[in-house]
This record gives sequence, structure tokens and C-alpha cells, in this order.
Amino acid sequence: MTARGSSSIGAWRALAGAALLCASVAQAGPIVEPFEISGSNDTVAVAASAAAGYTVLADTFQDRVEVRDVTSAVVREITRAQILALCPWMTLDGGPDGPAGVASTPTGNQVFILVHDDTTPADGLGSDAILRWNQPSNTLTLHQRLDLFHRGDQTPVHATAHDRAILYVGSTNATGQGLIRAVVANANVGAGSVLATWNVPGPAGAPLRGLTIDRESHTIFVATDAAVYRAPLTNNFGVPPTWTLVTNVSGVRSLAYSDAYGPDAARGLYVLRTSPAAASSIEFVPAALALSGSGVPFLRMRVRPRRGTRSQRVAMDAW
Ligand SMILES: [Ca+2]
Ligand SMILES: [Ca+2]
Repeated sequence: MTARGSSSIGAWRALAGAALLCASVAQAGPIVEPFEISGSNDTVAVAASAAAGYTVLADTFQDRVEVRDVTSAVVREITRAQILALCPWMTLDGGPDGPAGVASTPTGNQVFILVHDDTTPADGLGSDAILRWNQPSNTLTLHQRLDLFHRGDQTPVHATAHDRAILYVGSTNATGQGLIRAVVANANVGAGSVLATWNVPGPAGAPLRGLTIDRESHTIFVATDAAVYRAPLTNNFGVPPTWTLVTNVSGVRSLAYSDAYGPDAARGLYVLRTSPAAASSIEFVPAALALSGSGVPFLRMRVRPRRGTRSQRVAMDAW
């Protein structure tokens, strides 16, 4: 990781790969390797397409999204001008408004981008948006308007993941309440609709700090500022999920679930923490514990971004 200001910065990419081949995952760690990103500012959100190796990176300072293939070649960039063409009520600038959450389908054919701003649109509709990039047709469309975040001068913690034609969108509203919305995201429909809005589990007023899905078991994991929970996903959007506490934990910044890459021992829940603030860490919960245990231990992995850089804002996605 290089400091901000270089022409090409690296992002931490936690690959659940060869380093996890040994039996004791606690003593292993993710492979950290440089990952090229265009431009001068930091990435705040990243997503991976598990089956095809695409990586999606979002930068709120340049209001720019890159999709890179498995060789790191850029296959599509989405610019501020392209975002504003679809969201003309926004006034994106060089601050932390803009694209702060991304998700990809496993194939990479559909990429979803959460864009927020602090402007109030005159038409009374949602002030923020979900954009969708369709890779086969290379088209970028406005998928859904909604309210994600009310400020343009702070970096929000959004998180989103796709499962079985539904995009699950996590955000925190103006009163500090974490929300999860289920949005129709079928490849065959041109625009979304919000099927359900749920508060995050835990005490009222808890903010969202992470969201990911195990696509094999259709289990959603959600982090607040105090705990990580899981719930089975169903097709009944009329009732909130039935949450189970995975463990109490503070300082979570992002969740990811590895279900497609690496050995069985690498399958499970990955937790990016930034607590204490000067020392970020990636922690791991093996799949069997993450999916069935409660009060489970987190295994700290040997990754620690350099102090003083803004790399701690880098979100995480596991393949
Ligand atoms: Ca911006
Ligand atoms: Ca807004």
C-alpha cells in the first residue's frame, strides 16, 4: 500500500488462497498483493464476482468505479459524468459523496453501485441511487432511487450483496438506524423495486457496519457496531429475517464470505476491523462456526495495513 497521492495506489486484496492450505487457519493469513487502481485517491468499496474473477472498485473522491478482469485489466470505468447523467439531481464533488458500495453477481454480468449525495432532489424521490451496469450489453442504468445517506462530507459504511435475483442493501439513515433493504435485481427487469426494509438486528438505533451473504446456504450476515448476526434468507419478504447472534464484536468495517475460491479451510466469514483505529485487522470465522455457532471466536489473520495511510478505508470482498 502506498500513501495517498501516488498515481497508482495499491489496495489490500485478501485472497483466501494458498496461504490457507495449512490446517491451522489461525496461523495462516491472506495473501496481500499490490492491486493497481487508476487515479490518485482511495478505494472505499470493492466487490468480486466469485465465478468469473472480476473485481469492482469504487472511489468516492473521484466518483469513479472500475471493473477489472482477472488479469487486472480495466474492462469498464464509470465516471462522475456518467453517474450524473443518470442522477442529475446530485452535485458530486471531490469529497466522500459518490459511489460507496458495490456488488456483483457471481458471473460479473450484473454490477450494482450504491451512490449517495447530500442534495435534496426537487422531485421528492429518493436522494440516492442504485446504478446497474450490465456487462453483456455494456449499459449503465438507474436501477432504483432511495435514501442511503444524508451527508456528502463523511464516508458512509454501505454494504450490498446479491443473491437469487435480490440485491440486499445495507445503509445507515439520518437518525443512525441501520437498514437492510431487499431490492429486486433480476437480470430480466430494467429497474428495481424495494420489496422490504428491515432494521438491522440488535438494539434500536444500531448502525450498519457490514453485510455479506453465503450464497450456498443463502445465509445473510450483518454487522452492527457491537455484534455480527446471521439469518437464513427466504422468499418471504413480508417478515423480517430471524437473526442469530454470531458473536459480539466492535470495530467492524466490512464483512465478506468466501464460498468459491481456495480450499475448504478457507471457506467462511471474513471480518475487516478497524479497532483500535490505528491498527486494522482481518479476522476469520470458519464456515462451520459462522453458519451454526453463537459466541464464536474470531481468528485474527496476519494483515495489518500501514499506520497513517488511509488504507483502513478499503473495504473487503472475498472470492
Ligand atoms: Ca465525491
Ligand atoms: Ca442522500
